[in-house]
Amino acid sequence: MVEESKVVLLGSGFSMFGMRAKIALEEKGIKYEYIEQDLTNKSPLLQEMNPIHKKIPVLIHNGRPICESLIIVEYIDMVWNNNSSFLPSDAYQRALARFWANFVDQEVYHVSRRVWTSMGNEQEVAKKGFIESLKQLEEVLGDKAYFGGDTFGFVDISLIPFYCWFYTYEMFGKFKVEAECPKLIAWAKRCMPRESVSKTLADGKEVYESVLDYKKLMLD
Ligand SMILES: N[C@@H](CCC(=O)N[C@@H](CS)C(=O)NCC(=O)O)C(=O)O
Repeated sequence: MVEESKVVLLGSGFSMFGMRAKIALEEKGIKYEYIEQDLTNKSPLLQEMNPIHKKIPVLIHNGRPICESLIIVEYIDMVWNNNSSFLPSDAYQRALARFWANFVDQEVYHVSRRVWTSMGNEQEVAKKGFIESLKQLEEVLGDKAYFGGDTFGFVDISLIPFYCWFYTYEMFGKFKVEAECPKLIAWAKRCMPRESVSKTLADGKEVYESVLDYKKLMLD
């Protein structure tokens, strides 16, 4: 019985990738054990469960590891398929959902990271790229409630953890996402009341404080 199986999640701090796995587990109502990982001193468990990348998140289901956040979300969707699915049943819509979730990883993540890790011209370029990638997503969202339509799904899960990082990007980049992408912020505010999301997302100011601490540590 799937319900009785053992589920463990290895995560760390304010990782948006770890948050995806948590939201998916919460959406499906799965009981799981969360084990916080220190990424500056990787545990033997993390090294054993993700020997290739040694990164979080790792979902351990009945002793078997599943790595990479989007793969974890899909795995959860396939194994606990008793209620509504994160991915659409139509093959083309499914392919599109995977494409945009991948876009979040390939475009949004890399460029958003550079907003707080770079300075000067590089930061300006990153800021423009970040806003551009959000505008593209806003266009995909259109007038729908969620990326897949009326129900919260795969692309929503892939993107919503970034929302608690927006304050950090705004503080470093000196801009307001809402002024650039009001529809995307309205979407995020629609996602927030979901228990899976509100329980998982960190406070934006706490994320910012931790980034400041991290940068200070890097300079010392
Ligand atoms: N593509 C991976 C990215 C995971 C990732 O970058 N995890 C970071 C934390 S946010 C990590 O474990 N970093 C440790 C390291 O790079 O050594 C996913 O989607 O799961």
